[in-house]
Amino acid sequence: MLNKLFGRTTPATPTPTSKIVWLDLGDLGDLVNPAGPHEQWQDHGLGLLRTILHQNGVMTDLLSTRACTSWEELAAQLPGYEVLIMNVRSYTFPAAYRAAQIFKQVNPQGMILTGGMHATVALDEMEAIPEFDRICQGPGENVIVELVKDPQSFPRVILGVGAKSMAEWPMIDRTLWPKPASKKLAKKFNWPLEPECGWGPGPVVTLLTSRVCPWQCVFCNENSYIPNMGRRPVEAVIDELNYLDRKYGVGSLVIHDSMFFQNPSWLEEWVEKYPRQANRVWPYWAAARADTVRQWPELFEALIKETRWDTVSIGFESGSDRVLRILNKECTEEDNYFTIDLLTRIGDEMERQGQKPPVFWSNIMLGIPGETHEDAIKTMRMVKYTKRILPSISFYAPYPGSALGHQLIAEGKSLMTKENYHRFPDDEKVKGIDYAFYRELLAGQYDDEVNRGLAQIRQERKDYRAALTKA
Ligand code: B12
Ligand code: SF4
Repeated sequence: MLNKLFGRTTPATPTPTSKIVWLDLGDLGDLVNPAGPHEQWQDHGLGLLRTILHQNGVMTDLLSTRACTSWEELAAQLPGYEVLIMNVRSYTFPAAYRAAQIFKQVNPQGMILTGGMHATVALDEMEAIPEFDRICQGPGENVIVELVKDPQSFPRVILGVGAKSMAEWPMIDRTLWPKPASKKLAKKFNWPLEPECGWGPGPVVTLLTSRVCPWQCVFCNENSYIPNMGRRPVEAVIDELNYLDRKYGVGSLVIHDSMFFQNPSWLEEWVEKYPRQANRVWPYWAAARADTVRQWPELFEALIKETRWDTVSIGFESGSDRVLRILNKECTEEDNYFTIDLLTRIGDEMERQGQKPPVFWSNIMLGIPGETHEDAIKTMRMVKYTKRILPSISFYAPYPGSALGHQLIAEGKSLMTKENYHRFPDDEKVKGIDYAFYRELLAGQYDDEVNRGLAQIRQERKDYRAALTKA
């Protein structure tokens, strides 16, 4: 009945083909009738580890909380499985916790193997869930096969073993990813590639070329908990894209690297080879920092123009030096404005030549502890100043793993709980923050102040080419 209602493409209780099942995690219904495009993106940890397992003869079934519209629907698919595997990130911890309880009710003798970011950054929370029989911290590529084959020979908490370089990773078998679970979604999903989200045409290929960002922003600093590893060779990236294009047809790319614009020698090779060796120069989304753009402006410009880096994701975060220092962002207001001006100039030139101008996907945080109203107004001014922008604004969230997150959790100021790791941009996440002010700011109630300063900035920065030569 339920399946009929939702026009579902998968039976509620698929026949198990293995005793081992990997459970893909996310909000219920995200692969049925998703709230937005990003919820539909696939999990590379799952894809990589299932590929490794299958290449080593350890076959697994796949279920997804995202393909279910109720927990009962998940429960109905679990009987008969002996092992359940999950990749747990902080934002999927609530779903993992709930699914584990259900799995054990259905299969009391079953074994649950967990790994993922949350195991690395919040081991205490993972250990407190008795249903989690094994918890692997860190990377899993060189431990997953042995662990799944013989979980009993491992202690409850395991230190994972990763590859030294992404060159050692096999190409993900994308057919091991979950399918869209309704007819409506299936029509535009492009499985096993992914749907478009407004950044570039579908089918979309999401990919990783690098794994760790070396900076230490206090709200993130992933290099304190993800071991460093070599970048994927340029040619391997292009070969995979050409293969996917031949097989499924590629429309555009989303390069999920935390920091794509690092490691100039790799980027120079990308500028050199991607336009020549790829079947087509597919436009892409990828991330940069304002200080490195200022450090390597020619390289940035070459990437935009020659490799179709059409959507530049950039963590501007704030338009105030005070807050940028609180965040240990190591970028200044001036770096931010330099980068905005540079992309504006490049975009204007490309537009004059009849080409599509590049746009910023601009990550902005508000509600940062220590931020004043004036700081936040400066940030909104910077957003308004940016000519071509897709703003991605969220209230600061104290994630475990990050230095500031740990501090606020220890001080009892975090409002994120294991039942709800708030991760919606406008959730209230920290005690003592004046969220009412921020809502008013976003609703435009302080626009007079924002605009007043804007005129001044426009005045000061009308000759942005001068800023360029200062780099
Ligand atoms: C791609 C990505 C996304 C994508 C896609 C997510 C998806 N469906 O996979 C998008 C853009 C949607 C996204 C969104 C968000 N993300 Co994100 N994202 C990433 C990113 C850049 C790469 C993830 C990845 O694919 N890694 C590569 C794979 C191979 O690694 P992995 O999944 O961790 O798996 C490895 C290990 O964990 C381990 N492992 C995993 N499972 C298992 C299981 C077993 C049994 C074993 C043994 C081992 C094991 O082995 C794997 C191979 O080494 C990471 C940063 C990073 N460098 O990893 C952030 C990251 C995971 N995201 C993060 C955050 C905070 C978010 C957001 C909440 C941001 C926001 N405020 O909006 C949102 C929430 C999204 C949501 N649905 O609610 C944080 C998570 C922090 C945390 N403590 O968990 C990270 C770490 C970034 C950061 N530094 O802050 N994200
Ligand atoms: S916020 Fe961006 S630049 Fe800072 S550490 Fe994280 S990925 Fe790197």
